[in-house]
Amino acid sequence: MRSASARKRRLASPTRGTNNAPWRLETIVINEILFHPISENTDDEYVELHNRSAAPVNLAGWEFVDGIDFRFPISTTIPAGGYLVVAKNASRLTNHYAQLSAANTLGNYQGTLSDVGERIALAMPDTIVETNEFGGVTTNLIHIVVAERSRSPGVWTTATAVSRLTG
Ligand SMILES: [Ca+2]
Repeated sequence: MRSASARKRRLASPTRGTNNAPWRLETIVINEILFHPISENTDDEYVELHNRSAAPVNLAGWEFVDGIDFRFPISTTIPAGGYLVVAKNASRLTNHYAQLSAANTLGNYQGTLSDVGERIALAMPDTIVETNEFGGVTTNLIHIVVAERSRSPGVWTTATAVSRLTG
């Protein structure tokens, strides 16, 4: 699942032949990461996404390309202004938190969230259509990073990971 496309990212505007524009401001952001639960149980870990826009966003074919492994089912939609939790253990979280249900909690992702620093990246599918030297057209599916959070030891402290859910 780790591929070169894990580093592709959209810019705010096309900049062919000139300096790159800033990263495009995407509507889906990684809102919260609980990578080191107070319980010390990795089954309590999760990543929360937030849809900042005024329209629902369908996440069909989206996937995490760094940090954890998870591909969103085709039916996945985050409502306007809504949140979606991707859990290490979804049934465990929905049992623990009254505000979580199958409607806003998915899982289980593969892997665990590092306690000592890593990059977590969410990517959406896109296609690149190219012509080859023989005049043929090729279409390749790629994934473009739309949201990411990185941290390294001492830079992103555990205090920033205090959970909205655990208060
Ligand atoms: Ca962890």
